Amino acid sequence: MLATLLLFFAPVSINADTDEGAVKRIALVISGRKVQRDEKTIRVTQGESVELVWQSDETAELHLHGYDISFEVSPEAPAIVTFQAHATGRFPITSHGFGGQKGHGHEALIYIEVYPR
Ligand SMILES: [Cu+2]
Repeated sequence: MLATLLLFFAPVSINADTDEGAVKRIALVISGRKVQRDEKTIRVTQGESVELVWQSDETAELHLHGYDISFEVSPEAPAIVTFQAHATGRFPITSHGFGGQKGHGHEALIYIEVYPR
């Protein structure tokens, strides 16, 4: 199924015909350096606006690969990350360091799969 996905990077285009405006909001909780969620893949549809709301018991710098979005989570306040799912494919979110340490975690915390519309 995944092999049928086309991975490509297209410029964000504004299409007047599509019903933009709907936001897919997903709440994620990190504790013990893991995302507390049974399903390790978040599935969205191309063109959707995605809002990830992160709570974490520890400070960490996270990185959404492919879209190349880096952001910080911390116990102080929820971190909100918003992006338009323009590129299809499977994209890992990895840690670039927990607790202020720098370093690239090799294990994905979670994946985002963007399906063609
Ligand atoms: Cu990374």
